[in-house]
Amino acid sequence: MSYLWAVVLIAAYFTVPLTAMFSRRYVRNMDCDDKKSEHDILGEYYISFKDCAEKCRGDCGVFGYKEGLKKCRLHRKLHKSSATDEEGWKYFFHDFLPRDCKDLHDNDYTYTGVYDIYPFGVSSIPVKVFCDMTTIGGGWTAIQKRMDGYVNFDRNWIDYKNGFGSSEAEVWIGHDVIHQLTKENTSSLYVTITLQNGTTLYEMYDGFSVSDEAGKYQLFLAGPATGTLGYPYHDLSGMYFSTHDRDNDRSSSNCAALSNRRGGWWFNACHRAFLNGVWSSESWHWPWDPTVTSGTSVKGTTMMVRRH
Ligand SMILES: [Ca+2]
Repeated sequence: MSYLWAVVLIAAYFTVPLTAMFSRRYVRNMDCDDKKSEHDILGEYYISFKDCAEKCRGDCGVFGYKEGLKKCRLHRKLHKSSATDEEGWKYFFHDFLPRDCKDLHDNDYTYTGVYDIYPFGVSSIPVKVFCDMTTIGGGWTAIQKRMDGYVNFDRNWIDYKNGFGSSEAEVWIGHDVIHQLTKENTSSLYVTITLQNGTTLYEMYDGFSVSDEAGKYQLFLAGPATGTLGYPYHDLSGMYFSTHDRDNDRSSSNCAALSNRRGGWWFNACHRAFLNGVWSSESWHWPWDPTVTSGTSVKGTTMMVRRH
């Protein structure tokens, strides 16, 4: 891992480190690091970070803090576009609980990386997700991401339900979160497969949702679909999720347990698209028919969702 990436990952990890320490919640906007705003200032103080955060009440929607000088600035709101450069400042939004990456993007967060979101509401624990803030307008929440095969995707039902891996690297964020993010039936799905030669193919569907556990996490896909993967999605839409310990597919066997599948998926009988196969393996057949026929040519995959 290069030094730059280490810095990016460490910075991303600390996106929301402070939520548990205070009676109120704050989210740092890393786009504003080393900048300061001169607008809508409610007050300026030399106090501890904790006191600064506690002072940001009422009209105060944002505060800046310069650690070295213990300098605290309270603002009514942030005018990011008119901020000027000054090293050492960090800016925090108060009481902002994003449901998903779209909420973050709509509130001026343009850094692509890992954030905490609160899909289950205020009193719930946050979920760490990777947000793509650049692709087709940004605001995409990654529900699946693979890049090196480090994480094993041949998992049981409970693992797929709760999620596994890490949003900093390879991840399945879990069906209960995916259901929560898509249950209003107003989400798009963006799928990518990056090939070993560096080409990234994609397909975007205007309608995507996953049902709850009682509904066996049934997948719904709707068009129109656009992209370069070119998959006939009726093979996937309507399928229930299956794992090696839970057979919900249309085959007489259990697709998820067959030697040339070995991963959880919305299997039909069995599949024409399957992104959770054994990494770099000859036995990972048909990641995306007809465009990508073997898992050995796959260098990375993502599945991302965004509310309309
Ligand atoms: Ca079966």
